Amino acid sequence: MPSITVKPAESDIAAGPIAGRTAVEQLFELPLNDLLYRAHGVHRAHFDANAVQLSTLVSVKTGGCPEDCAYCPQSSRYDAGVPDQDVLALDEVTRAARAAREAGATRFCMGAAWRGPKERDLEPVLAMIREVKALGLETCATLGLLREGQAERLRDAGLDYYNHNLDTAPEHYAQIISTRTYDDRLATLGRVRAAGIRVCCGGIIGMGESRRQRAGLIAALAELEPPPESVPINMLVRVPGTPLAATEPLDWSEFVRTVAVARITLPRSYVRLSAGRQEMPEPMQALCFFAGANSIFYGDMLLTTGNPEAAKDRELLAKLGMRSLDQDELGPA
Ligand code: SAM
Ligand code: DTB
Ligand code: SF4
Repeated sequence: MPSITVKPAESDIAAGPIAGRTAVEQLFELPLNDLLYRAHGVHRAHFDANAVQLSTLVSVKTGGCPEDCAYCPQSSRYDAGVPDQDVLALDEVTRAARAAREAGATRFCMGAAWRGPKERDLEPVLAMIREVKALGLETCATLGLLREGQAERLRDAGLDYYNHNLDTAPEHYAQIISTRTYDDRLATLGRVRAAGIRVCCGGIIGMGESRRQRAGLIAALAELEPPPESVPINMLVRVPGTPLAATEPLDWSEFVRTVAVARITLPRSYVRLSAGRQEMPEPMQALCFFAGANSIFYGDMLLTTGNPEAAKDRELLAKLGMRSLDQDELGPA
């Protein structure tokens, strides 16, 4: 084990944010208990450690995507058995949003399998955003790369968050996606920021990357200026038919470490325990909450793959003495 002196959580907080990739790499090397202790201290300094934000996802346009993201069952280049589906009707989306609100979600996230929205694609999504907003939910969309002017139109329709992930470390990226660059992603994130929409940006863990590359992803997220308000940490869902289907599963401890490092490095952001929860035993999820995760996807489905049933999640939160955050407790991180 490396001989790193562990400071009490309080002096960590006083020491301010972790800067630079080397510092992030060093956090990964800490003994797990030391890392968890630090992360939990940072978490408590900025958030209610027993509260979690609930977002419900719906796929408003599924499958048939021209991009080649190696993890994704919705790419038309792979045969993952996901049937292509046209844009959902407005009333279907409204119905799903109302059900999500009734089940206790505070944010409703609409995902589309596009490289990015064409002009004719945007209008139906703007209508969905208006309807979901009118229900009193926070709105989020993940539609791919945005062109000049599109972020402003999304904002004017009432979009609170835009999700666009960096996905992995810059130097690992080319092994995962060839049809869009890291810089394309940064440009979209810049457009979202400039329009005054809050940023939801994270990545996927367990895609065969090294620990250094996991640190590289977290450092890249922390270098966004300002940092994203919401940071989804997805565990790769290994979908048969995708190029990453046979990837060696990542040990649970490494995933928990990544959540803890994200919490320390992005102290004021909501860190979302995202895809992959269906395969995570409850004690592992509990450790992720201790490490600083304070947001989850809530509802039986992610986009095309499963998520724990809502009732099961309510049971888990009750077991842990945790509660879901109300709408009026949210607001900018
Ligand atoms: N098509 C848009 C885009 O890629 O920007 C939006 C939807 S896309 C499905 C949103 C994110 O879901 C991806 O950036 C990726 O991080 C995550 N994702 C997709 N497939 C996944 C998988 N099998 N396991 C974990 N995360 C996944
Ligand atoms: C994010 O980071 N994770 C969500 C959301 N943003 C859109 C998507 C996870 C997708 C998992 C695979 C699927 O269900 O298709
Ligand atoms: Fe398309 Fe998004 Fe899937 Fe990539 S992640 S293949 S852009 S739906």
